[in-house]
Amino acid sequence: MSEQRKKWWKESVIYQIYPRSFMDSNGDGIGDIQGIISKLDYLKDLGVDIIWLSPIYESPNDDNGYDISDYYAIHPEFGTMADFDEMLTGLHDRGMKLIMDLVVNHSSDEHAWFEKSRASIDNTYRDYYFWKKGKNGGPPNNWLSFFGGSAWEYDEQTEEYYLHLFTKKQPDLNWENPKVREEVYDLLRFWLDKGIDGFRMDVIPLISKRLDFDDSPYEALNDTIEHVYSNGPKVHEYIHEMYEKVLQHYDIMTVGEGPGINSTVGHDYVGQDRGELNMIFHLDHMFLGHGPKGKFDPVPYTWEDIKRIFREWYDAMGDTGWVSIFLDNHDFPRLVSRFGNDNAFRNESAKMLATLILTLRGTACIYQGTELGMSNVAFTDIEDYRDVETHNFYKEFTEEGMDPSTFLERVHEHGRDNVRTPMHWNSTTHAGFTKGKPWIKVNPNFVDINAEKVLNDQNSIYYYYQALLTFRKKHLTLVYGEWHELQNTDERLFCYTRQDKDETFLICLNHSDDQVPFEEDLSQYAKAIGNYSDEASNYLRPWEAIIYKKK
Ligand code: ISL
Ligand code: CA
Repeated sequence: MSEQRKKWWKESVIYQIYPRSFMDSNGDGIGDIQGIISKLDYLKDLGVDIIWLSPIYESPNDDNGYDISDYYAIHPEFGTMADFDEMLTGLHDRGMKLIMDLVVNHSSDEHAWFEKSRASIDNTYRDYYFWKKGKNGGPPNNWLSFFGGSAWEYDEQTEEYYLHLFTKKQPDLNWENPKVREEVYDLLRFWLDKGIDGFRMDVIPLISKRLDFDDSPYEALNDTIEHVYSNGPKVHEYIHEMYEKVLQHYDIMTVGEGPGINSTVGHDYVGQDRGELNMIFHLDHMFLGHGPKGKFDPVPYTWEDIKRIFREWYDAMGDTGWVSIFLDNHDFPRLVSRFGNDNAFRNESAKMLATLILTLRGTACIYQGTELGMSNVAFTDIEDYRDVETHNFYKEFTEEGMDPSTFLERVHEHGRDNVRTPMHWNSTTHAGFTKGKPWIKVNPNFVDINAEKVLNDQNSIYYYYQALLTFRKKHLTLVYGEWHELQNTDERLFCYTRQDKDETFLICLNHSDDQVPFEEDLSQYAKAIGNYSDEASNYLRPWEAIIYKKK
């Protein structure tokens, strides 16, 4: 095997900010750019390198900014372009970088392009989107939206349907049209020329459609996503063109978000000589447990599935591809609630999962509040939820006869608002997030779990992250080194080495509530970091994580 090429974006750690919920500076209950600016030192002290901002562009907020009506404007609720420039300078002054969310599979239906497109059949913007005649009195095919219902919306004005793989306020852009692609390249240049450091590209494998628009033959939404919506015939041509025309001219990083990208096709997006993307957020482990009708139709899975997915992806990337490693983001539950134990072992399991994220091969990505050990929320009234996905499926499932309280239990487990409640800064009203009324209720456990508290506790999850981030920077073997899994350990353990010509590390993780036997010969190793202060021999305690360094 050859060695991984050295790149700054491989050595960096990303921190995702969901601006609406991070920090409100002016008391309107909505997080904003000045709020972020007030926390730049907090982020610097934590030790992260790159901030990924979820969308802050002009938007009617049907999907909280993932429906953009003006790609060149900051939404006034977040601030002004001057605020943006101040934030960017503030980050750069502190040695941090900024990547923006690029949402160009679709726009808002309130974007000027779509308003013109829908106005008549023969206008120049018609082909910016997908318009089709209906079939047998219904939509053109059986495609379903990610957020429930048909992916087609009938428009009376011109008596045709338009395609929207997400909500009906998110019409899909037609990348077949070279004018659309040029519009996208222009807006990329606009932000890159401002000095930003890259993009996270929303649902990028969906941009090339299968133009026959045949019915999906699949029962399960995930299969349709993978084989019908994603990885379309021209996806690589388009991404490569974007790279040639724009991306390659800047020293930036790109990460593609990839529903439907599996480990078989993953390398095609990120292979180092392909001229496409630097890395992907694949969602294989995030979609675990999603049944035929998606996340609110859950099926069981085990840690063996999680480990298998990490194994497959490591092998698939080899030394010429790269992924990001993450266990939560703004679309999925809190990692400690989903993969750890947010009750009896919240502290231990949050630290164990931190160790996992920061020792696998890939660019680690941490979601806001994860460094505090924030956990899922369980509102008992559907009206307390804000997410369009939750509301659409609530309607769909209850109309099909499901008991509302059963649906709510599923939301408690899988809903996106689990991670969208405000950040907990301290134990004052609304967790110090706002002086007004927050746009979504605060998780009531903020009194116990908040930034002020973890900053005053040397044993906190926050300081554990800080220590790991510092350690990783010193030991690039944890970034570039080969990964080998230990065989024949107890199934409740995940143990592996990272090694290169300079150093060898052994990482042992217990992903259970049990004390688990572990009888490796450790005579050549010394413990470097762990989530229990003392050392036990021949077993790992519940959710114990240890990084050993070879002497
Ligand atoms: O959370 C999901 C639905 O259950 C995912 O399938 C998610 O919709 C998918 O990963 C795409 O997500 C991205 O695009 C969406 C937006 O709502 C998400 O917030 C974004 O991350 C549409 O832009
Ligand atoms: Ca505000």
